[in-house]
Amino acid sequence: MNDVSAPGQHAVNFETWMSGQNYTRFKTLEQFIIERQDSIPHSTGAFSRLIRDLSVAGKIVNRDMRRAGLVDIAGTTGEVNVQGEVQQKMDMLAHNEFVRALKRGGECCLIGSEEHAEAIPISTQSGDQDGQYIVLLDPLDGSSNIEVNVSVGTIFSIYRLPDDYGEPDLGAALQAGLNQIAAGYIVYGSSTMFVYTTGDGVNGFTLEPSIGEFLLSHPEIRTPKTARSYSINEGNYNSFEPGLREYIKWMQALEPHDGRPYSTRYIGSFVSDFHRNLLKGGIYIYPATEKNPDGKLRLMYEANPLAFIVEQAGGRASDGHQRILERTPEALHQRTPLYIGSEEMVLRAERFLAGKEVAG
Ligand code: P6P
Repeated sequence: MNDVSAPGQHAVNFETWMSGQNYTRFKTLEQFIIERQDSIPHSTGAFSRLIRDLSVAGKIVNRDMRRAGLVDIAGTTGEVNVQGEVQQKMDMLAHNEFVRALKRGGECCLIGSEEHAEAIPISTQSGDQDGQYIVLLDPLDGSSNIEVNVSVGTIFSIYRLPDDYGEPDLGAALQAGLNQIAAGYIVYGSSTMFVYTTGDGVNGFTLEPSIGEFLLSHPEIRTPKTARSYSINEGNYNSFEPGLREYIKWMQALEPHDGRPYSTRYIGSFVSDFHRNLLKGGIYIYPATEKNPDGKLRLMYEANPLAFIVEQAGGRASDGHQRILERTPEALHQRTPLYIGSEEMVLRAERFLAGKEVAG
């Protein structure tokens, strides 16, 4: 019998301690989905099953991830993906896991993935495509961090197949972010969390490994309107446009009366930086640079889904000038400059970029 005790506390046996945790006070993701489904008129349960399918794949990726140092899944495949980036073994493992789960679930008719050049039509075993949902995803963003044990994440965006569309193809997927019916991410960090929105607020679920369930740990997440930290790779400073350099100078000014200089917090893993800023406030910026003149983040399966989430939590996301969710997509893997996080911080960045504010 394992005994657990805090220093100076009387040791209690593990079961007694666990029963005292009374996990039943937490709602599982499945219970939460079913409750929400009941509030949607004429819902068939298909969307609920789709979210469940994504969460199951996330649990499997989480399990594999935690062994990356032990099983030959860390490091690269030796291939280069459609982005021209070195492909990590875990990238393909995660991609295959999510594709398998969505195929098996039968609710998805088309997948767009960072790890696959073309959109992937999904037909059920019977050969027909009766799934009504399109899923765009970055199976494992920041995966090069895995071998150094830095947290990474999965990002997903869900659209409905337009009515009377016919054979699902890329055209069906290239919808503006405003059309998303759901978006979310899984962050594989010190704990594993499933965070998503369907346009009715943002809710976060923490994986309890001992029971294999995502439990509602962060209901109705709201992001602070401002904060004193910013996330950007300042190594690219010399290729930033002048307004952005001015904004950074403003944040670095010695002005203790309003909390400046701000702190930089940059993990190099978008989902992790985004998640911290969502909970604590802050701004993440990946602008146009010499190496990435259109920005580095992808519009369809990174910027759009997290823009949906941040707006639902009271934040803002733009390309520095235009609201991300209003951008008209042209290609599955197109990139965009991205300013995302606390509303007042993104608005100020936009004013600096437009020359309407200067560092003084
Ligand atoms: P850089 C990971 O490759 C990623 O797409 C994001 O997760 C991360 O924020 C960014 O790139 C890091 O890019 O150029 O600063 O190394």
